[in-house]
Amino acid sequence: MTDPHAWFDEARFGLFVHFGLYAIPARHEWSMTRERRTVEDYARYAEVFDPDRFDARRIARAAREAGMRYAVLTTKHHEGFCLWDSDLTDYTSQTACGRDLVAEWVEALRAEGLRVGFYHSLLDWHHPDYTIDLQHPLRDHPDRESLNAGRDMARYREYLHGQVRELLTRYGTIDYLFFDFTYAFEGGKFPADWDAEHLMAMVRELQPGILVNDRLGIPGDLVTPEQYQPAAPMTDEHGTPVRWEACQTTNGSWGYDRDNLEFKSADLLLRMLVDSVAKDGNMLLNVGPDGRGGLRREDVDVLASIGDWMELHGESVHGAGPAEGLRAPEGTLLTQRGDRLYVHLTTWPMQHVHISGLAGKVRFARLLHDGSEVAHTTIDPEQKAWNTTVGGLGADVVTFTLPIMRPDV
Ligand code: FHN
Repeated sequence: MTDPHAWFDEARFGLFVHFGLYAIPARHEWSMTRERRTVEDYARYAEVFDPDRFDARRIARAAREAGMRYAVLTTKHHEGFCLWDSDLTDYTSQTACGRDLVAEWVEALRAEGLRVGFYHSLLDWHHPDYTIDLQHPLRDHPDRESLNAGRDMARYREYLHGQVRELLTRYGTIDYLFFDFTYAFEGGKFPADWDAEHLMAMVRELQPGILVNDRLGIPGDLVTPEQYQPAAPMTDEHGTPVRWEACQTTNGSWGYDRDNLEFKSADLLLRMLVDSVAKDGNMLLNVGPDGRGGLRREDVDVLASIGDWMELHGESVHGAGPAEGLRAPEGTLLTQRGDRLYVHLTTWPMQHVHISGLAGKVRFARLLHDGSEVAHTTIDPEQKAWNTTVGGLGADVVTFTLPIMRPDV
Protein backbone atom coordinates (compact mmCIF):
# COMPACT_ATOMS: atom_id res chain seq x y z
CA MET A 1 0.00 0.00 0.00
CA THR A 2 1.43 3.41 -0.94
CA ASP A 3 2.16 5.84 1.87
CA PRO A 4 -0.42 8.68 1.57
CA HIS A 5 2.15 11.01 3.10
CA ALA A 6 5.00 10.20 0.68
CA TRP A 7 4.36 13.58 -1.00
CA PHE A 8 5.54 15.24 2.21
CA ASP A 9 8.92 13.47 2.20
CA GLU A 10 9.38 14.33 -1.47
CA ALA A 11 8.43 17.98 -0.82
CA ARG A 12 10.88 18.66 2.02
CA PHE A 13 10.05 22.40 1.99
CA GLY A 14 6.85 24.33 2.75
CA LEU A 15 5.60 27.83 3.49
CA PHE A 16 3.93 28.78 6.76
CA VAL A 17 1.73 31.91 6.76
CA HIS A 18 0.60 33.57 9.99
CA PHE A 19 -2.10 36.09 9.22
CA GLY A 20 -4.88 37.49 11.43
CA LEU A 21 -6.00 40.55 13.35
CA TYR A 22 -2.63 40.52 15.17
CA ALA A 23 -1.03 41.91 11.98
CA ILE A 24 -2.73 45.23 12.81
CA PRO A 25 -1.12 45.88 16.25
CA ALA A 26 1.90 44.46 14.39
CA ARG A 27 3.80 43.56 17.56
CA HIS A 28 3.21 39.84 18.13
CA GLU A 29 0.54 37.26 17.37
CA TRP A 30 0.20 36.93 21.16
CA SER A 31 -0.54 40.67 21.59
CA MET A 32 -3.99 39.93 22.99
CA THR A 33 -2.66 37.96 25.93
CA ARG A 34 0.72 39.65 26.34
CA GLU A 35 -1.02 43.02 26.70
CA ARG A 36 -3.94 41.59 28.69
CA ARG A 37 -6.38 43.02 26.18
CA THR A 38 -10.09 42.46 26.84
CA VAL A 39 -12.14 40.68 24.18
CA GLU A 40 -14.12 43.84 23.48
CA ASP A 41 -11.04 46.00 23.17
CA TYR A 42 -9.17 43.56 20.93
CA ALA A 43 -12.23 42.80 18.75
CA ARG A 44 -12.13 46.44 17.56
CA TYR A 45 -9.44 45.31 15.13
CA ALA A 46 -12.07 43.24 13.31
CA GLU A 47 -13.90 46.50 12.56
CA VAL A 48 -10.88 47.83 10.66
CA PHE A 49 -9.69 44.54 9.14
CA ASP A 50 -9.29 45.23 5.41
CA PRO A 51 -6.62 42.95 3.85
CA ASP A 52 -6.76 44.68 0.47
CA ARG A 53 -3.22 43.48 -0.30
CA PHE A 54 -3.79 39.86 0.71
CA ASP A 55 -3.17 38.11 -2.62
CA ALA A 56 -3.18 34.34 -2.05
CA ARG A 57 -2.13 33.66 -5.62
CA ARG A 58 0.90 35.93 -5.28
CA ILE A 59 1.87 34.20 -2.03
CA ALA A 60 1.41 30.76 -3.59
CA ARG A 61 3.50 31.73 -6.61
CA ALA A 62 6.29 33.08 -4.37
CA ALA A 63 6.23 29.80 -2.45
CA ARG A 64 6.39 27.68 -5.60
CA GLU A 65 9.21 29.77 -7.05
CA ALA A 66 11.11 29.37 -3.78
CA GLY A 67 10.97 25.60 -4.26
CA MET A 68 8.21 25.03 -1.73
CA ARG A 69 5.76 22.23 -2.45
CA TYR A 70 3.12 22.89 0.22
CA ALA A 71 1.83 25.84 2.24
CA VAL A 72 0.03 26.19 5.56
CA LEU A 73 -2.25 29.14 6.46
CA THR A 74 -3.52 30.03 9.93
CA THR A 75 -7.28 29.48 9.57
CA LYS A 76 -7.65 30.73 13.16
CA HIS A 77 -4.92 31.68 15.62
CA HIS A 78 -5.26 31.92 19.40
CA GLU A 79 -7.05 35.29 19.09
CA GLY A 80 -10.07 33.36 17.78
CA PHE A 81 -10.56 35.37 14.57
CA CYS A 82 -11.49 33.05 11.69
CA LEU A 83 -10.27 33.53 8.13
CA TRP A 84 -13.20 31.62 6.65
CA ASP A 85 -17.00 32.01 6.53
CA SER A 86 -17.84 29.97 9.61
CA ASP A 87 -21.47 29.27 10.52
CA LEU A 88 -20.49 29.12 14.20
CA THR A 89 -19.34 32.69 14.74
CA ASP A 90 -19.46 36.16 13.18
CA TYR A 91 -15.86 36.80 14.26
CA THR A 92 -14.63 36.09 10.75
CA SER A 93 -13.02 37.68 7.72
CA GLN A 94 -16.32 37.10 5.91
CA THR A 95 -18.10 39.34 8.38
CA ALA A 96 -15.27 41.83 8.61
CA CYS A 97 -14.56 42.35 4.91
CA GLY A 98 -16.77 39.99 2.91
CA ARG A 99 -13.91 37.63 2.04
CA ASP A 100 -13.41 33.94 2.78
CA LEU A 101 -9.60 34.03 2.81
CA VAL A 102 -9.36 30.28 3.34
CA ALA A 103 -11.31 29.72 0.12
CA GLU A 104 -8.96 32.14 -1.70
CA TRP A 105 -5.99 30.31 -0.18
CA VAL A 106 -7.11 26.85 -1.28
CA GLU A 107 -7.89 28.03 -4.83
CA ALA A 108 -4.51 29.77 -5.16
CA LEU A 109 -2.48 26.84 -3.88
CA ARG A 110 -4.17 24.41 -6.23
CA ALA A 111 -3.65 26.81 -9.14
CA GLU A 112 0.07 26.82 -8.34
CA GLY A 113 0.25 23.05 -7.84
CA LEU A 114 0.95 23.22 -4.11
CA ARG A 115 -0.38 20.89 -1.44
CA VAL A 116 -2.92 22.52 0.90
CA GLY A 117 -2.23 22.98 4.60
CA PHE A 118 -4.38 24.46 7.36
CA TYR A 119 -3.09 25.61 10.73
CA HIS A 120 -5.84 25.62 13.37
CA SER A 121 -5.48 26.95 16.88
CA LEU A 122 -6.86 24.82 19.72
CA LEU A 123 -6.62 27.88 21.94
CA ASP A 124 -9.29 30.55 21.54
CA TRP A 125 -9.04 33.66 23.70
CA HIS A 126 -12.17 35.19 22.13
CA HIS A 127 -14.59 32.33 22.82
CA PRO A 128 -16.76 32.89 25.94
CA ASP A 129 -16.57 29.23 27.00
CA TYR A 130 -12.82 28.75 26.58
CA THR A 131 -11.56 28.38 30.14
CA ILE A 132 -9.14 30.99 31.43
CA ASP A 133 -5.72 29.37 31.94
CA LEU A 134 -2.15 30.58 32.36
CA GLN A 135 -1.91 31.60 28.70
CA HIS A 136 -5.21 33.50 28.63
CA PRO A 137 -5.47 37.34 28.51
CA LEU A 138 -7.65 37.21 31.68
CA ARG A 139 -5.19 35.04 33.61
CA ASP A 140 -4.52 37.83 36.16
CA HIS A 141 -8.17 38.86 36.50
CA PRO A 142 -9.12 39.06 40.21
CA ASP A 143 -12.39 37.24 39.49
CA ARG A 144 -10.80 34.55 37.32
CA GLU A 145 -12.32 31.68 39.34
CA SER A 146 -15.86 33.05 39.16
CA LEU A 147 -15.43 33.89 35.49
CA ASN A 148 -14.35 30.31 34.83
CA ALA A 149 -17.33 28.99 36.78
CA GLY A 150 -19.53 30.50 34.11
CA ARG A 151 -17.55 28.97 31.24
CA ASP A 152 -18.37 25.58 29.76
CA MET A 153 -15.37 23.94 28.08
CA ALA A 154 -17.66 21.22 26.73
CA ARG A 155 -19.44 23.91 24.69
CA TYR A 156 -16.06 25.14 23.46
CA ARG A 157 -15.10 21.58 22.47
CA GLU A 158 -18.30 21.38 20.42
CA TYR A 159 -17.36 24.68 18.73
CA LEU A 160 -13.78 23.49 18.11
CA HIS A 161 -14.89 20.19 16.56
CA GLY A 162 -17.61 21.96 14.56
CA GLN A 163 -15.17 24.44 13.05
CA VAL A 164 -12.65 21.71 12.17
CA ARG A 165 -15.52 19.86 10.49
CA GLU A 166 -16.33 23.01 8.45
CA LEU A 167 -12.72 23.34 7.33
CA LEU A 168 -12.44 19.68 6.32
CA THR A 169 -15.76 19.44 4.47
CA ARG A 170 -15.97 22.72 2.52
CA TYR A 171 -12.70 23.05 0.64
CA GLY A 172 -12.04 19.68 -0.99
CA THR A 173 -8.96 17.61 -0.22
CA ILE A 174 -6.82 19.06 2.54
CA ASP A 175 -3.33 17.59 2.69
CA TYR A 176 -1.97 18.81 6.01
CA LEU A 177 -3.57 19.87 9.32
CA PHE A 178 -1.34 21.71 11.78
CA PHE A 179 -3.12 21.85 15.17
CA ASP A 180 -1.59 24.25 17.70
CA PHE A 181 -1.03 23.56 20.65
CA THR A 182 -1.31 21.49 23.82
CA TYR A 183 0.55 22.51 26.97
CA ALA A 184 -0.17 19.67 29.35
CA PHE A 185 0.77 21.07 32.75
CA GLU A 186 -1.03 22.55 35.77
CA GLY A 187 -2.87 25.65 34.61
CA GLY A 188 -2.55 24.54 30.98
CA LYS A 189 -4.59 22.46 28.58
CA PHE A 190 -4.49 18.68 28.18
CA PRO A 191 -5.55 16.45 25.27
CA ALA A 192 -8.80 15.77 27.17
CA ASP A 193 -9.61 19.48 27.00
CA TRP A 194 -9.88 19.14 23.21
CA ASP A 195 -11.34 15.61 23.34
CA ALA A 196 -8.29 14.95 21.19
CA GLU A 197 -8.98 11.28 20.45
CA HIS A 198 -12.43 11.97 19.02
CA LEU A 199 -11.22 15.06 17.17
CA MET A 200 -8.41 13.07 15.55
CA ALA A 201 -10.86 10.28 14.64
CA MET A 202 -13.18 12.80 13.02
CA VAL A 203 -10.32 14.35 11.05
CA ARG A 204 -9.26 10.94 9.71
CA GLU A 205 -12.83 10.06 8.82
CA LEU A 206 -13.41 13.31 6.92
CA GLN A 207 -10.01 13.42 5.20
CA PRO A 208 -8.55 9.87 5.14
CA GLY A 209 -5.20 10.78 3.58
CA ILE A 210 -4.53 13.92 5.59
CA LEU A 211 -1.26 14.48 7.45
CA VAL A 212 -1.83 15.62 11.05
CA ASN A 213 0.82 16.97 13.41
CA ASP A 214 1.48 16.09 17.06
CA ARG A 215 0.08 19.15 18.82
CA LEU A 216 -3.27 17.72 19.85
CA GLY A 217 -1.12 16.18 22.56
CA ILE A 218 -1.63 12.66 21.18
CA PRO A 219 0.48 10.92 18.52
CA GLY A 220 0.10 12.34 15.03
CA ASP A 221 1.83 11.64 11.72
CA LEU A 222 4.86 13.82 12.41
CA VAL A 223 6.61 15.78 15.11
CA THR A 224 7.20 19.50 14.81
CA PRO A 225 10.32 20.93 16.46
CA GLU A 226 9.87 24.66 16.65
CA GLN A 227 12.53 27.25 15.94
CA TYR A 228 15.41 24.82 16.37
CA GLN A 229 17.18 22.30 14.17
CA PRO A 230 17.33 18.79 15.71
CA ALA A 231 20.89 17.55 16.29
CA ALA A 232 20.17 14.28 14.48
CA PRO A 233 17.40 12.46 12.62
CA MET A 234 14.42 12.33 15.02
CA THR A 235 13.21 9.10 16.59
CA ASP A 236 10.49 8.07 19.04
CA GLU A 237 11.19 6.75 22.54
CA HIS A 238 11.98 3.34 21.04
CA GLY A 239 14.56 4.74 18.65
CA THR A 240 12.26 4.31 15.65
CA PRO A 241 12.71 7.09 13.07
CA VAL A 242 9.78 9.51 12.96
CA ARG A 243 8.67 11.95 10.30
CA TRP A 244 9.51 15.48 11.38
CA GLU A 245 9.32 19.06 10.22
CA ALA A 246 11.16 22.01 11.72
CA CYS A 247 8.94 25.10 11.72
CA GLN A 248 11.10 28.17 11.37
CA THR A 249 10.66 31.88 10.74
CA THR A 250 12.39 34.40 8.51
CA ASN A 251 12.86 36.85 11.41
CA GLY A 252 11.99 35.12 14.68
CA SER A 253 8.37 36.33 14.59
CA TRP A 254 5.34 34.40 13.42
CA GLY A 255 2.83 37.19 12.96
CA TYR A 256 3.73 40.50 11.32
CA ASP A 257 6.11 42.25 13.69
CA ARG A 258 6.71 45.64 12.12
CA ASP A 259 9.76 46.69 14.10
CA ASN A 260 11.54 43.34 13.91
CA LEU A 261 14.09 43.69 11.13
CA GLU A 262 16.27 40.77 12.25
CA PHE A 263 15.87 38.74 9.09
CA LYS A 264 17.86 35.58 8.50
CA SER A 265 19.85 35.51 5.26
CA ALA A 266 18.89 33.21 2.42
CA ASP A 267 22.22 31.42 2.95
CA LEU A 268 21.37 30.64 6.58
CA LEU A 269 17.84 29.53 5.74
CA LEU A 270 19.20 27.31 2.96
CA ARG A 271 21.69 25.75 5.36
CA MET A 272 18.79 25.07 7.74
CA LEU A 273 16.77 23.52 4.92
CA VAL A 274 19.65 21.29 3.77
CA ASP A 275 20.37 20.44 7.42
CA SER A 276 16.77 19.27 7.78
CA VAL A 277 16.97 17.10 4.66
CA ALA A 278 20.34 15.68 5.75
CA LYS A 279 18.55 14.56 8.93
CA ASP A 280 15.55 13.13 7.05
CA GLY A 281 13.23 16.04 7.88
CA ASN A 282 11.34 18.93 6.33
CA MET A 283 11.39 22.66 6.92
CA LEU A 284 8.29 24.85 7.13
CA LEU A 285 9.36 28.48 6.74
CA ASN A 286 7.06 31.19 8.06
CA VAL A 287 6.20 34.65 6.75
CA GLY A 288 3.77 37.08 8.38
CA PRO A 289 1.76 39.29 6.00
CA ASP A 290 1.26 42.86 7.25
CA GLY A 291 -1.91 44.64 8.38
CA ARG A 292 -3.10 44.97 4.76
CA GLY A 293 -2.26 41.33 4.00
CA GLY A 294 0.78 42.15 1.88
CA LEU A 295 4.07 40.26 2.11
CA ARG A 296 6.82 42.47 3.47
CA ARG A 297 9.67 43.26 1.15
CA GLU A 298 12.24 41.37 3.22
CA ASP A 299 10.20 38.17 2.95
CA VAL A 300 9.66 38.57 -0.78
CA ASP A 301 13.38 39.08 -1.30
CA VAL A 302 14.55 36.18 0.85
CA LEU A 303 12.08 33.79 -0.81
CA ALA A 304 13.32 34.93 -4.23
CA SER A 305 16.97 34.37 -3.22
CA ILE A 306 16.13 30.92 -1.91
CA GLY A 307 14.37 30.24 -5.20
CA ASP A 308 17.46 31.25 -7.18
CA TRP A 309 19.46 28.59 -5.34
CA MET A 310 16.71 26.00 -5.46
CA GLU A 311 16.32 26.46 -9.21
CA LEU A 312 19.85 25.07 -9.65
CA HIS A 313 20.13 22.82 -6.59
CA GLY A 314 16.56 21.65 -5.92
CA GLU A 315 17.36 18.03 -6.79
CA SER A 316 19.60 17.90 -3.69
CA VAL A 317 16.53 18.75 -1.55
CA HIS A 318 13.33 17.48 -3.20
CA GLY A 319 13.05 13.72 -2.73
CA ALA A 320 16.50 13.67 -1.11
CA GLY A 321 17.40 12.43 2.35
CA PRO A 322 20.36 11.50 4.53
CA ALA A 323 23.49 10.07 2.90
CA GLU A 324 23.57 6.34 3.58
CA GLY A 325 26.40 5.26 5.85
CA LEU A 326 28.49 8.38 5.33
CA ARG A 327 29.55 10.94 7.82
CA ALA A 328 30.12 14.58 7.01
CA PRO A 329 32.88 16.52 8.73
CA GLU A 330 32.07 19.79 10.45
CA GLY A 331 30.93 22.40 7.96
CA THR A 332 29.73 19.86 5.40
CA LEU A 333 26.20 18.54 4.92
CA LEU A 334 25.42 15.45 2.89
CA THR A 335 22.16 14.64 1.19
CA GLN A 336 21.49 11.77 -1.16
CA ARG A 337 18.92 10.96 -3.75
CA GLY A 338 19.20 7.57 -5.38
CA ASP A 339 22.85 7.06 -6.32
CA ARG A 340 23.71 10.75 -6.23
CA LEU A 341 25.53 12.17 -3.27
CA TYR A 342 25.30 15.92 -2.71
CA VAL A 343 28.12 17.51 -0.75
CA HIS A 344 27.00 20.84 0.67
CA LEU A 345 29.76 22.99 2.03
CA THR A 346 28.40 25.58 4.40
CA THR A 347 31.73 27.31 4.79
CA TRP A 348 34.52 27.86 2.29
CA PRO A 349 37.15 28.16 1.00
CA MET A 350 38.02 24.93 2.70
CA GLN A 351 41.17 22.96 2.19
CA HIS A 352 39.76 19.50 2.33
CA VAL A 353 36.60 17.53 2.85
CA HIS A 354 37.22 13.93 3.83
CA ILE A 355 34.38 11.55 3.19
CA SER A 356 35.29 7.99 3.97
CA GLY A 357 33.42 4.94 2.78
CA LEU A 358 33.31 6.03 -0.84
CA ALA A 359 36.16 3.91 -2.11
CA GLY A 360 35.50 3.14 -5.74
CA LYS A 361 31.98 4.53 -5.53
CA VAL A 362 32.53 8.01 -6.89
CA ARG A 363 32.28 7.92 -10.64
CA PHE A 364 32.40 11.64 -11.27
CA ALA A 365 32.39 14.80 -9.17
CA ARG A 366 31.04 18.06 -10.40
CA LEU A 367 29.46 21.28 -9.27
CA LEU A 368 25.69 21.01 -9.23
CA HIS A 369 24.88 24.53 -10.35
CA ASP A 370 26.69 24.39 -13.70
CA GLY A 371 27.62 20.74 -14.17
CA SER A 372 31.30 21.59 -14.34
CA GLU A 373 33.79 18.90 -13.37
CA VAL A 374 35.51 19.17 -10.01
CA ALA A 375 39.09 18.39 -10.83
CA HIS A 376 42.59 19.29 -9.73
CA THR A 377 42.26 23.03 -10.10
CA THR A 378 43.36 26.00 -8.11
CA ILE A 379 41.44 29.09 -8.92
CA ASP A 380 42.84 32.46 -7.89
CA PRO A 381 41.57 32.86 -4.35
CA GLU A 382 41.58 36.64 -4.97
CA GLN A 383 38.59 36.09 -7.19
CA LYS A 384 36.87 34.84 -4.05
CA ALA A 385 36.36 31.68 -5.94
CA TRP A 386 37.69 28.56 -4.26
CA ASN A 387 40.39 25.96 -4.37
CA THR A 388 39.32 22.61 -5.57
CA THR A 389 41.47 19.61 -5.17
CA VAL A 390 40.00 16.24 -5.80
CA GLY A 391 41.84 13.20 -4.52
CA GLY A 392 41.98 10.09 -6.62
CA LEU A 393 38.30 9.37 -7.06
CA GLY A 394 38.99 5.73 -6.59
CA ALA A 395 40.86 6.38 -3.38
CA ASP A 396 39.51 5.28 -0.06
CA VAL A 397 39.00 8.90 0.90
CA VAL A 398 37.63 11.37 -1.60
CA THR A 399 38.86 14.85 -0.88
CA PHE A 400 37.21 17.76 -2.59
CA THR A 401 35.84 21.15 -1.78
CA LEU A 402 32.50 22.03 -3.32
CA PRO A 403 31.05 25.28 -2.04
CA ILE A 404 27.31 25.79 -2.22
CA MET A 405 27.25 27.79 -5.42
CA ARG A 406 24.71 30.32 -6.50
CA PRO A 407 24.21 31.72 -9.98
CA ASP A 408 25.79 35.00 -8.98
CA VAL A 409 29.07 33.40 -7.90
O1 FHN B 1 1.70 29.99 20.19
C1 FHN B 1 1.97 29.57 18.87
C2 FHN B 1 2.77 30.61 18.13
O2 FHN B 1 2.07 31.83 18.11
C3 FHN B 1 3.02 30.11 16.70
O3 FHN B 1 1.76 29.94 16.03
C4 FHN B 1 3.77 28.80 16.75
C5 FHN B 1 3.98 28.24 15.34
O4 FHN B 1 4.36 26.88 15.43
N1 FHN B 1 3.02 27.81 17.53
C6 FHN B 1 2.69 28.22 18.89
C7 FHN B 1 3.93 28.22 19.78
O5 FHN B 1 4.48 26.92 19.77
